[in-house]
Amino acid sequence: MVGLRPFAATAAAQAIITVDSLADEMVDDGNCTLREAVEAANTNTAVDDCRPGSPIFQDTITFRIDGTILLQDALVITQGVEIQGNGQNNTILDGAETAISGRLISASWIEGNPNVDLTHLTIQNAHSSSGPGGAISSSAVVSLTLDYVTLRQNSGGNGGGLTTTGNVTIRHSQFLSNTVTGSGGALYVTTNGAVTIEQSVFQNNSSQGSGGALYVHEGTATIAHSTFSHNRGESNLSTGGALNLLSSAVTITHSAIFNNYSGSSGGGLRLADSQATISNSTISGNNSAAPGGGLKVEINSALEVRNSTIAANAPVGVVLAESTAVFQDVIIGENEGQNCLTLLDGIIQSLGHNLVDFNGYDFYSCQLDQPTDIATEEGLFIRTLGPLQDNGGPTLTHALMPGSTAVDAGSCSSLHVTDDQRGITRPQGAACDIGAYEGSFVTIYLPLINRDQ
Ligand SMILES: [Ca+2]
Ligand SMILES: [Ca+2]
Ligand SMILES: [Ca+2]
Repeated sequence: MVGLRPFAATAAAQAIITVDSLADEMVDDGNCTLREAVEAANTNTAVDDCRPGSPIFQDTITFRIDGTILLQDALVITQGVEIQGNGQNNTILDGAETAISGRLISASWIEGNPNVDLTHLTIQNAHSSSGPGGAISSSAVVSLTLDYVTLRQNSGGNGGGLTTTGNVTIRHSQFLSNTVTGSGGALYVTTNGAVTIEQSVFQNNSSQGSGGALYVHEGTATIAHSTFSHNRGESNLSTGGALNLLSSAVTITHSAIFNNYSGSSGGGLRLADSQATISNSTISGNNSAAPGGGLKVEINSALEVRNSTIAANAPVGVVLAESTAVFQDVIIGENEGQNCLTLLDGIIQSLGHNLVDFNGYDFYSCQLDQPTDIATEEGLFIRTLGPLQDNGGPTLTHALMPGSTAVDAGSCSSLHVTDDQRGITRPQGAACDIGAYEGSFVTIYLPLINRDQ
């Protein structure tokens, strides 16, 4: 009997439940479907050919078979589990285009281990017919992680891909072409929910309400090394083509927010009664029907932007109303109409080392008044920014053109900056550059044999 104890202890410590069928059933027919595996993990009992989960530890569900599982109803997770697919092209959970009452995956009442991890899989075509949420919902007692997950073409009321009131970490994942009739085309975070987004892409999501990709209401978002592009708030009341924050806080670093659209204002971001800190990021080419093509900041919000580039948004780069903004080491340039617009006692404070890049529009609207601020003058205009493109690193950037006055005109001091949006070490050359991009203009010395010719 003594000899059995180590085996028993090991089994209790880690239950790996292996799915061997692409069917969606709970019938005692000698297989282990995903639905049966989730039931085995939830109840810690054997279900058909699925082995029992652990009552204490996070169970792991793996797949012996590749392909698409057409889910006819929601999978309800009630205990900590990792559903570990075989890759986003190999393990596909599909809502079968049928309207499900609830979400495809729901993690709401968790006993014991609170960790739910979804990894290396795709969730698509889930349509929630009732209430908020498209593909996934998670509650305040759940700590949900998505790693190497694709969420595409899901739809719902709010949060086409995911709705949460808990902690969610999203890494190496993509939210593509999710849609909602309400707000948060891809993701809806509310009621003290907190989302961390790293190295992920939000593209082509849309909402009829606000937040084409992400809507945060009374929550927090921390975003790094990620891309938000071509998201849309479709209606003429939609604010925040990519991100909409209401009574919330967001931190954005090393990220690109471009070519998003909103039918009202805030083509890239809209802040209402919220705080945003943005560094080493690019906000470019966003559009909205009303002024605030890049950012609309209103209702007692506070915006802080450092080492970033706000360019080519229309109409107007940044609109501030009843709110404050702090800029340091920022390029604000080539936005249509005006670079900045302050309304209703909106206040912009410069901490220096900013550059307003004149392009036939104004260069005074951003109220930059420090000796180290640069406003390129008409007639002396030298284009600072190259096109938005892949200049290395995980996200798109505007490279600095050779000879730009942004080169070596930055402070290097804000928030202890040590790299640029791409991850290139700062400073290159004599000092830090202004904006999200640190140029490395290498001086090339020709070989002696050529110099002599
Ligand atoms: Ca079965
Ligand atoms: Ca369990
Ligand atoms: Ca430099």
